Amino acid sequence: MSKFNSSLYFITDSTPYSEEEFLHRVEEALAGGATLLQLREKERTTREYLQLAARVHEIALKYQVPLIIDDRVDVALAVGAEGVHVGQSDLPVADARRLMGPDKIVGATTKTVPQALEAYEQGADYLGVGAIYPTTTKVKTILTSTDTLREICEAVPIAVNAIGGLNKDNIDVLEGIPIAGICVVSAIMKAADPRQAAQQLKARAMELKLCAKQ
Ligand code: TZP
Ligand code: MG
Repeated sequence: MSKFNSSLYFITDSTPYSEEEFLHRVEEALAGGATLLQLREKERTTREYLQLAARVHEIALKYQVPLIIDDRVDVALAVGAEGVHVGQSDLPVADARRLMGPDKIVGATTKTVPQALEAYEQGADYLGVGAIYPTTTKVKTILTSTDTLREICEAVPIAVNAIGGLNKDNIDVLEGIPIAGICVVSAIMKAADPRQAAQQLKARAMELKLCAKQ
């Protein structure tokens, strides 16, 4: 039994919203069925990140959805979040794992099979792989082919999530690839109705069985 379910992994971007609007959208996403939540803040001070994380964590606890903090092990530990996500320029997975302890969730961004194997060997619980499609979310990334995504899924025994430009109308490209789920920012964050967007994404992902590796 895995310690989390990444079938619909919602990653936040608070930049265009007031704090109240942002928190409302996060709550709506969870009410709509997001199974895992990542707070991803690039512009805030440490103190601001921590304060926002505490408010988001309250919501996540209410819906019993694990909260993952992007980039920052210190913020994750300080707020008592369920996990942390590190990229190739952040703390190495081995350090994140040592600092977080064996029971917390540690995720990593990987774009190649060697990176995936390294992250797995260092103790990652899941991998984010992409961008599958071009994205409008602020991120330094390159496109990853679905062939590479499949190779990564076959190379490691842990959960692999696809990310990047995914929405309910284009995730069919992932059908048959043994991913654990999808990660989305804009498809929920920028939706007119985030709850409905989450519901529709989840329904489509389930229809396509995009959670083979749960
Ligand atoms: N890593 C690769 S693509 C991406 C990240 C964080 C952003 C995905 O955002 P969106 O809006 O779902 O394309
Ligand atoms: Mg990062």
